[in-house]
Formats: sequence, C-alpha cells, structure tokens
Amino acid sequence: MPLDPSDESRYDRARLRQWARGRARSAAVDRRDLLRLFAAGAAAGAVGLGSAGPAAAGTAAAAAPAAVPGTVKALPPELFTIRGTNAETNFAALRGTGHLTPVDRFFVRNHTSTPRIAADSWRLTVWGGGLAGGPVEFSYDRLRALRAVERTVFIECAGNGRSFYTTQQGQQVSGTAWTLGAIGVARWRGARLSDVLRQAGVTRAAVDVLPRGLDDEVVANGVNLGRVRRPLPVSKALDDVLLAYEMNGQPLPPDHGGPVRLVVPDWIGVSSIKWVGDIEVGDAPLYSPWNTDTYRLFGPSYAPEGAPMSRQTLKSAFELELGASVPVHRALLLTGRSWSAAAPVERVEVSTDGGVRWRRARLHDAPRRGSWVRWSVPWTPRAAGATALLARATDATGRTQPATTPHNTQGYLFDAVVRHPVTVV
Ligand SMILES: Nc1nc2c(c(=O)[nH]1)N[C@H]1C(S)=C(S)[C@@H](COP(=O)(O)O)O[C@H]1N2
Ligand SMILES: [Mo]
Repeated sequence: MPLDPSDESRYDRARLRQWARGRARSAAVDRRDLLRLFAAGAAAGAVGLGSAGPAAAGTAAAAAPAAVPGTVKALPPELFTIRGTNAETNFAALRGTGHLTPVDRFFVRNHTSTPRIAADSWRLTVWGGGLAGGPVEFSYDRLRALRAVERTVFIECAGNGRSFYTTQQGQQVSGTAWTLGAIGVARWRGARLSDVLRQAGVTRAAVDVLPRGLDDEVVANGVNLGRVRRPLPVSKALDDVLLAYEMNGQPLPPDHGGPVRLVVPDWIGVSSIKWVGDIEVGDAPLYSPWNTDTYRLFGPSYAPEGAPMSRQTLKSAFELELGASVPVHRALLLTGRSWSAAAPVERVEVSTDGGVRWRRARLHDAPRRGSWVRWSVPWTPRAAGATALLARATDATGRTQPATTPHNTQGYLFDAVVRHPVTVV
C-alpha cells in the first residue's frame, strides 16, 4: 500500500526500518562507500555533494576551467552570481520583471554540466518490479501526444539561503554558499507523470519511483555516485508531478533539463530531475545517495540516521543587492518576493530598522500555492549609516518565518528572517 506523502516522517520511518532490515538497496553504490563519503564530507566540514567544490564538480571540472559552469545560456554578472558549476539569480535583477522568472535569469544548479540532448533522440524508459510487464519506452512525440497540463510552480534548491547559517547564526555548513537566489518560478507545460506511469503499467505493488538524469555521473571524494537520481514515493508521483517539455512558453532550454525534466511541486529542487532518461518503478523502497546522505538533515537536533527532506520551506527576499547603498532622505520603493511550499503567502511584514518596528507590505499578486507573491513597501531613510532590512512572511497555515533555523550540517531548508544589510549614504 503506498504511504501518504503528506505524512512524510511516517513514510521515512517505514523506509528506515526497511533499510535496517537489509531490504533496501542503494542502486549501484556500496553502503560502505556512502558512509565513507559522508564521514569525509562531515570531517572536511566544507565539501558535500551539494557543494560546488572540486570533488562535486566531477567531470565538468576536468573539462572546463575552474569556476566556469558548463551551461549553455549566458550568465552575465548583472544577472547571476557564479558558484562553481551553479549560477545564482541576483534578486536585484528580478526587480521590474513579472511574476514568472524569465529564463535568462532563472538559477542553474548542475551537479556536473549541461548535456545537449536532441528531442528526437531522447527516450524515457520506465522499468522495474512495480510494473505489470517489462520496460516501456516513451519518445518525445509519444510524450507530447499525451494530454498536456500547465502549472506555475517554483523550483528551489534545498540549500537556498545556506550562507545565512554562517553569516547570521555563526554555524559551519557544507555546500554551495547560496544567498537567496536559488529559486525561480516558471510556467511549466508537460505530461502528467501519473499518465506515463499508468501507460507503463504501474501496479498496486509500486512503492517508489526513481527518476534518473542523463547528465554525467557524479564523482565526490573519489566515489562515483552514478547519475543524479532521487526516489519519490509513488503517491507523490501519481499526484501532481509533471514531465515538463516547456518552460514559460518555450521548449525547455538545455540548462533547465531540456528536452524533458520532472517538475515536482513544493518539493526540494533536487526532486525535479533534469534530462530524465529513465524511471525505475520499485516494488520495494528505493534509495540513492541523494536521499540517504545528501539532501538529508543531520545535526544535533536530528536522530543519528538523519531526517528526511521532501517539502521546501518559507522565505522572503528583497529585490536589492546585499550591502546596497541607498540615498538618505530620498523616497524609495522597496520590493521583494515571498514564498512557501506549504500554502499561499498571506502576509508580509517589513522592518527597515533592524527588526524593531514592522510594517505590512502591499502584495502585488493574489496569494497562490506553489508560487511566490511580489510585494512592496515605501521607505524614506532618515539617517545615514548601516542598517538591516528584514522581511517576514506568513502563509495560510499560519506559519511565520522564525528568527533562527535549527542547524543541520549541510545547511538545508533555511527559513529564518534574513537581515539584509544596506548602507544609507
Ligand atoms: N539530472 C539532474 N537533475 C537535477 C540536477 C542535476 O544536477 N542533474 N540538479 C537538481 C537540483 S539540486 C536542483 S536545485 C534543480 C535545479 O533546477 P534548475 O537548474 O533548472 O534551476 O535541478 C535538480 N535536478
Ligand atoms: Mo538543489
């Protein structure tokens, strides 16, 4: 019986019991290698799989000069901050753009580099013990012939905001030092994964699906982890997941997984596998290093085996550079965006005096699940000097961004209010 994905901790406890009984397998990766890898990452305190470090860069680092990500699209410095093989959207570059993130400024998170895959040579193979029969293949045309759906959904890296564990909370974390720009909202068009799984003959015995990318294998700390892949419970896979082939009305661009990627609403970005080439449908729980070792919560607040991650969290960002200078006595309009994976954002409050007084921001979008709201607040700075701008969102579940986030070693799911430094001159 598939477990309810809304009860994620129950789902994970069940998986962990199965793991402990030795029923689980971590496709192609030896358990000892994983432990060694995690120990190395933790000891180094700086390099994890989420890292842009030399180990995580894998083959891309060998093929390209250091710090030049293997992307196809241009990454001009006004729009992006380069972080190893990844490119972070500069939030200031979103000011004046619409609700959707234009493709030319949508962040890129690549474990290695962007592969070029022609639509007419692309194939998706669906296979595994959770199907009634053998493998079933989908060409691009077959996928496009299925009923198409469109959804506006954000994709956000689990490590978005990671650098604030260090700069605000004084804590050490491993991985790419994102500020808040590892998120984008797009209009995705594609087939439902549920339609594909049904055509492939998914049975009631199916437990997990494991989509895998066609990009290069990932080598970290000398261990080949294979291709990027992360399991989803079949209940989520049958619920609202898309196999997307269009982004903002264009064919899906290479850097964002073209010709076809998964879009997994509300879940951490790594769930949305780009350049998907095959999907294993397991009749037993499936594992990969991307849910046993990375993209998992470890630290003093968590059990030794760690805690699972599925849904993203709640955040706010100003459309302004960190450390910006603003003129004294001049009226400004502060703008920004807030988002939550749990429910629509209903309220945003802003402080321009380091968190003493708060004002309601004006919302410029109807709050909607799976997307962000744009907001604004007028501000006339009255005194020169350094200050901090703060924005704090509350979603329809009543959850408000907290003052601090409990530490985890890989710096995931930062949701605390960010102190955005500015200098009034
Ligand atoms: N095949 C593959 N899929 C992938 C990745 C990857 O490196 N390879 N990165 C994942 C991560 S960690 C994130 S946050 C999102 C980023 O999507 P984007 O690059 O389109 O912004 O893709 C996910 N899917
Ligand atoms: Mo990510």
